[in-house]
Amino acid sequence: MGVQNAEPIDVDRIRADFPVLDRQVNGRDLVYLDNAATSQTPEPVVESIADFYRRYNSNVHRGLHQLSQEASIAYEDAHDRVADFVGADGREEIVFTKNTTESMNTVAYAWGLTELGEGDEIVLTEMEHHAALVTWQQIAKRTGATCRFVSIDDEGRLDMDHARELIGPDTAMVSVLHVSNTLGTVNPVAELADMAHDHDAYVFVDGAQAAPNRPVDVAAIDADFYAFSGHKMLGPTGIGVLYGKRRLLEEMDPYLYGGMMIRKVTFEESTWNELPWKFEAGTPVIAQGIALDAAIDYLEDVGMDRVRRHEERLAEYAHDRLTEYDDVEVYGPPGGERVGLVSFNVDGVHAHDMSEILNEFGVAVRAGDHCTQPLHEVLGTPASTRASFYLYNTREEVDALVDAVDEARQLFN
Ligand code: C6P
Repeated sequence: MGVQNAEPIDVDRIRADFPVLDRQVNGRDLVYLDNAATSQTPEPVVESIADFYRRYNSNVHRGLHQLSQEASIAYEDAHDRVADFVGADGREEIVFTKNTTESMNTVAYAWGLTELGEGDEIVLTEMEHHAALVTWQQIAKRTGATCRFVSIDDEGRLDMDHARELIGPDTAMVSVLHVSNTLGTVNPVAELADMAHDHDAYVFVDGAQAAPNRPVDVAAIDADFYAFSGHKMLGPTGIGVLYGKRRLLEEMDPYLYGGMMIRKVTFEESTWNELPWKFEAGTPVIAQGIALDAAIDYLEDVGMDRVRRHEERLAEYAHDRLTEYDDVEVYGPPGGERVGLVSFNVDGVHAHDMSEILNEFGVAVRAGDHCTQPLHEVLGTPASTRASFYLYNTREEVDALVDAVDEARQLFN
């Protein structure tokens, strides 16, 4: 866990580590508010990647030569670091993948295909990202299981009465996101895990939008599985994490087969390597894993509680400023309850047009369905514009966003 410090973040100092933030776009200072899609990368993380390739680029677990030993130690240490970061019980519970989506698919294939059958239910929520929704939908089709969806209320919170109704003796898996990438809602994942465990069901928590901005403790949540991506938390692309309880990972068969994940192979049979390598077939994500370690260093130096507070303040401010306009609809819970993002629409302005205009002002946001098409159907709109904040963003950048939104309003109306 990071240093828990209530002091505000020194944003100026932090911004100095992100040269990309000094860029100009369309003659304006870049205002990067697309952090929920991918965060920017600080110099120490870029340096750790460069250092790997400059000094000890090598494959892991294989060679006995010096470079391979150095790479192996750094790669294994990175697993320990991630385990510590999320409160796991050692590196055996931390599998490195490509991203959250691959972590999700690993559980769906390795656990779901063998454990699910006719009559089993997978309980998801209406705000689920396609990474979970589409994956469980396909596994359900192949196994005869059924997907059920916990509904949301008008302010984008989970209807917990509905959750209590749905989670029952037929539930085999509850798959829920920790923080919604569209609404900014923080879900009561520990309570949902309790409900699931009361019925001997398992819990998969999609932490893609939570691990980057708050202290996460998988043991406190009692999650059976927890997944997130490095590229949303100052790390590089191509690195994801799957946490799984050791007992479950031990019981599960691998999802990908090949080199590295085996212990003994004959022409007839193979046995599997120890955890977590059993789930990391082929040459793994070495440079990316080591760089994730550097990203966690950076985040822990700042302190995860401070990152969370900083994001919450910016989101609340953005929410308050945008809702001053009668023709702006902001989706999700009120300011103080949401994590660092706002998805919104302006009457008469399509989200794609909005994002193009914002880009003219140097403001980078995401427009579309944010990989939550069914949720957008519930919200009654095919698309929204989303501004998402991180530790290097400022109130002045929220002002720049709101000013640009106002220009767009005036242009269209
Ligand atoms: N959401 C967004 O702009 P990957 O792409 O595998 O790293 O992460 C998938 C994913 C899973 N769950 C949640 C809650 C997410 O937000 C994401 C990624 C990005 O919102 C890209 S669609």
